[in-house]
Amino acid sequence: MPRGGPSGGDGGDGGDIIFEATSQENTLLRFRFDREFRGERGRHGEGSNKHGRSGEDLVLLVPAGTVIYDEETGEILADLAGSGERVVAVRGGRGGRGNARFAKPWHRAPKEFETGKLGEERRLRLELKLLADVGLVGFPNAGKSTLISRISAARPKIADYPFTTLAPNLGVVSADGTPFGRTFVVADLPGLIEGAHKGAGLGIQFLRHIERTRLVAHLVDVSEANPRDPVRDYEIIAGELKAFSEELAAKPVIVVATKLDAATSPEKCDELRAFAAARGLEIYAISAVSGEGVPELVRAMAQILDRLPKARREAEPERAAEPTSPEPSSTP
Ligand SMILES: Nc1nc2c(ncn2[C@@H]2O[C@H](COP(=O)(O)OP(=O)(O)OP(=O)(O)O)[C@@H](O)[C@H]2O)c(=O)[nH]1
Ligand SMILES: [Mg+2]
Repeated sequence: MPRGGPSGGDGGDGGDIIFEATSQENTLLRFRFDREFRGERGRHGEGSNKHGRSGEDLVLLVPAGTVIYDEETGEILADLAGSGERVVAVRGGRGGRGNARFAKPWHRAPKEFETGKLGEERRLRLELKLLADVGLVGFPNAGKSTLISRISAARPKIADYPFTTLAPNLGVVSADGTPFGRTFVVADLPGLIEGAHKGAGLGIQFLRHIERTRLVAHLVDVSEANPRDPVRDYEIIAGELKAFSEELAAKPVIVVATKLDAATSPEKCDELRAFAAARGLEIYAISAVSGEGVPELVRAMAQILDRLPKARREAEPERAAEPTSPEPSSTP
């Protein structure tokens, strides 16, 4: 504005895109349909020193347990484990500076201005880690799917060939057998075999789902139908878990001897019991077909879960408060 002095206001900032974990959401389904999101754009600055309004941030709600990856680099941007955790995933642009900023006593009618910065654009991948309390692991055919179908309303495919289960199934289990009491969630996982951590069989891609379970139930077939040695079975799978991650290997575990009804001699089961006792592991023997031992197993799972810390779904406030270590000063 000649004579009146410079009065071009700054442009507004563009809105950021923020992901926030919430217990209100259970799936990532909405992101299957809606795939492109934009933060609100900032408004232009105007004359009379009017600054443009900044765009609103866009907050996308995701279930607790969502991991956000940068699709291009594969890098983990955020691991939103607990409700309330948030991350600014994509930054909005920065508003430019109007000419009013460039006024100096000796330069009263500046025509200069500074253009804003473009906002970021990113391709992200969202992955939801299952938040089951108990993960069922074991060789193919150990009876994992049969057990979950016995103790919950889950109805996975069951068959006498290996790798019947191709993706994890979740089932809600009632701790005391009534629909009124406490419940917990069990995950039935695809079978594992020796070398799984190097990609054999279905590999161990599914094990990342049980990294957050609180308890691992390791099923071992002690019937004559299993040509292998139960103790070896246990050690092989335990070795695969360890090769996948130390964290997984360190999880509380109970041993479940399965198919008791089809075990004509008690030897295999007894060997497994002795092995578990020597290692200080709790062991339960069941038949998912006849139901023998199943209520005891469910009760034991519930009791162990009671003693263990709660799932990370219920946020960990101390994580947010974690102090960042001070940067060592580099200036002398
Ligand atoms: N007799 C007997 N057979 C069982 C029992 N539990 C499971 N089976 C049988 O064992 C076979 C395998 O059972 P699944 O439950 O599909 O085994 P899984 O561990 O889920 O197998 P994958 O999904 O391949 O890893 C099926 O033919 C079942 O009927 C049991 O308690 N007793
Ligand atoms: Mg199965």
